[in-house]
Amino acid sequence: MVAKKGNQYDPVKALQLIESQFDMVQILNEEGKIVDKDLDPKLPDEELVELMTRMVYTRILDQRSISLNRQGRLGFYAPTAGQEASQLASQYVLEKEDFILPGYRDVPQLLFHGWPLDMAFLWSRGHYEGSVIPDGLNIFPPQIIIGAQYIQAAGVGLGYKKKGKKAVVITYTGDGGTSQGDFYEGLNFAGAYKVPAIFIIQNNQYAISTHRDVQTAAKTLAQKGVAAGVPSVLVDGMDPLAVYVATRDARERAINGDGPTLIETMCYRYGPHTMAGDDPTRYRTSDIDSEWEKRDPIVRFRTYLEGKGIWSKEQEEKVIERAKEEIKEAIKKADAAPKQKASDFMKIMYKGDLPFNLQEQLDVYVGKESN
Ligand SMILES: Cc1ncc(C[n+]2csc(CCOP(=O)(O)OP(=O)(O)O)c2C)c(N)n1
Repeated sequence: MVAKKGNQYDPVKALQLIESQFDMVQILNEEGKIVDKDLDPKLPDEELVELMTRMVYTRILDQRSISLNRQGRLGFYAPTAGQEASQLASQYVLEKEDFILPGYRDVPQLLFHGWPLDMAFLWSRGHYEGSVIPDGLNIFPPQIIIGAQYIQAAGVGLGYKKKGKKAVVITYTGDGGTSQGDFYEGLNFAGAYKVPAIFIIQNNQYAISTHRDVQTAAKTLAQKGVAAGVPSVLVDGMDPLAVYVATRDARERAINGDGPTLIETMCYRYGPHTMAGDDPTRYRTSDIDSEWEKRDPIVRFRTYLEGKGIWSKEQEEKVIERAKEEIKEAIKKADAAPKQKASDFMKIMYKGDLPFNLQEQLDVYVGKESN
């Protein structure tokens, strides 16, 4: 169908037609009520409880990580509160053989895929042992370069396809990440080669202080998949059921050989961009924060599960206590890691002999360190 105004082709109308296809999917609303019975995944009670447990655990981990960072006991940290549904309901769909290519805010998905918490803490401290991924664990360390993981995901996905692996690759970027060249290149390649990949855009509204509305003229970020011929959907990223269903369906399509999917999850980060000095009060008001807090993923899921009689205050307390205990243990373990030296970086950078100039530098460092 050609979009027309009178007897003239109308590109404005063509765009409006495309944009009208991206209404936000919601299954569980802010009041904890199912608003789309057809889409309800009808997860068994124990799975609903597991998903809630993971979200509560992650909220506590976020609070503790912020404190630990302020005490100087963690290094880099990007807060996650507000994004639990987007992160954990998408990861929940995955199988062990699926591969995660995360951004720096996506530590929770890695933990529930099997990354030990003490290693995540070492990674945060910039300790090289934190980037040594245990054998058989299909993850990359969190990516700092915005959008780069989209390209890597297309490559890993192509590898999976060529090997005939019945598994998928999932990758995450933010709203700001969709303005990067890497975003388009990765998505386009994955579409062209029909790789088994799931591309998630966690639209938490801000790229540091830059609001999503000044980032792009596109009405939705999900529609960016259209140009690459990649099926796309916009979901309420604070609704764990909507995120779960979109990711489950995307995984099924990918496994069946039908290629990648792009999912925009509409959410919010309550905290600062990272703990390195960002002050959100300089670019948003507390009224905006309160508006988003009304949509909180944990609050609405708690209401839903309590209504079903499968979640209680006591249960939640237990999860909180376990989280605190495990975090304490993981920090202790991270503290016990060998103190890293400048010479370690040089030794692990090259396999085999070092180039002569680096060998000279290494000798100097080793000399200094032995004094
Ligand atoms: C290629 C590149 N350019 C710039 C930066 C600096 N930078 C770090 S975070 C960030 C904003 C990212 O925002 P968004 O993609 O929305 O992700 P969010 O942090 O909100 O999850 C920028 C520009 C970077 N890390 N990499």
